[in-house]
Amino acid sequence: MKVTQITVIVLLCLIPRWALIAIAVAVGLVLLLIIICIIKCCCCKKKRKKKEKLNLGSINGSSTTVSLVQPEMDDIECGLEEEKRGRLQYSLEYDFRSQEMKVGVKQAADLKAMDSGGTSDPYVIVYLTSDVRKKYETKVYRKTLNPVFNESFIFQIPQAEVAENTLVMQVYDFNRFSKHDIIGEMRLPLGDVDLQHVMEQWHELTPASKIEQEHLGEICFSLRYVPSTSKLTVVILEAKKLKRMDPNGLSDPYVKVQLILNKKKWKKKRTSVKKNTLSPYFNEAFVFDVPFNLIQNVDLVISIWDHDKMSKNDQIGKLFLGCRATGNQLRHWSDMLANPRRPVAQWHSLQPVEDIDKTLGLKTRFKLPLPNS
Ligand SMILES: [Ca+2]
Ligand SMILES: [Ca+2]
Repeated sequence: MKVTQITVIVLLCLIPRWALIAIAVAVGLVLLLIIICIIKCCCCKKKRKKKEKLNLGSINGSSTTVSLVQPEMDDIECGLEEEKRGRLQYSLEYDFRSQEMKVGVKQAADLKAMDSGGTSDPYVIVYLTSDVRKKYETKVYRKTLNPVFNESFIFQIPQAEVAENTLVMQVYDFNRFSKHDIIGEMRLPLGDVDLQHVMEQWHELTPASKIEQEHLGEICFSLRYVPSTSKLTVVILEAKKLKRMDPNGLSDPYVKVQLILNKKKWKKKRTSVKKNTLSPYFNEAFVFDVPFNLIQNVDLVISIWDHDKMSKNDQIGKLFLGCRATGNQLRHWSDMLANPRRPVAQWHSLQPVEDIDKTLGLKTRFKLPLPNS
């Protein structure tokens, strides 16, 4: 006992005074932290008990089971804390005479902090899904989670096209030396909006759903399958709203029709080239021999290309049908199978080439088609 006491005294004498003070300060800080934690826990418990009392009070007298009681706000907030992106106040006004839509970006509140200092540098990007290239931006507001923008933007949009459009507002965090982060976005389908009145409201921001797909165009074709003769007939009818590929603001479209069997290129045909147009009319029929036992394993790939005289032809967009397809494409394919011998025509939206190639599991390297052969 005596020996240990002596060693402690000797050690204390050996340690310099500043070190002793530092140790004392550190111990003090740790104790302070523990005390703060205990106080916080006690407060939370009290708050919770109070709320429980309120909840039970509100259902007083009824025989409702506890499981039917709304979950507490505290719990909801804890669960969604990471999802909270903040709110955005905007206004919307449509002028029927000038066919203009005025979008006001008013202010944002409680934005998610994206920077290490617990703040963000927000700005807002506004666009309509019909023309994702035309984007407006507000000014950047530095180091705030509650910016007041008060800016408005005008979109020229014919009344007939309003309903099929969606207004997108994305709140970004500006960063000087790195990629800007998206804080959240709001999407407002304009078909649901009453344009007769000026609108002004708050909207909860959600995590960014997807980067807008560029509008590539639409194509209409008919399909007909006759099991007894094994004939699959594809009639490429027309296309519209095609993406502009040439400097003159037009394209020289032609369509490639390809059959893929068990993920391998099997047969292909193509239409003629229609010069300088974004809405070509083809009406060209292609007949393929596809035995009934193979029709389940076949993918029909339709792609639209822009012909260029001096350089290589570019793909505008594509899509595929077959039993592996989804949505509209699968519906068209099954309609064809369900109605043997009858041609079934349908419009389809073109999709990005890379997406389709990825889904099909094909190599992106395609042999270049020779337009005039
Ligand atoms: Ca920032
Ligand atoms: Ca061209």
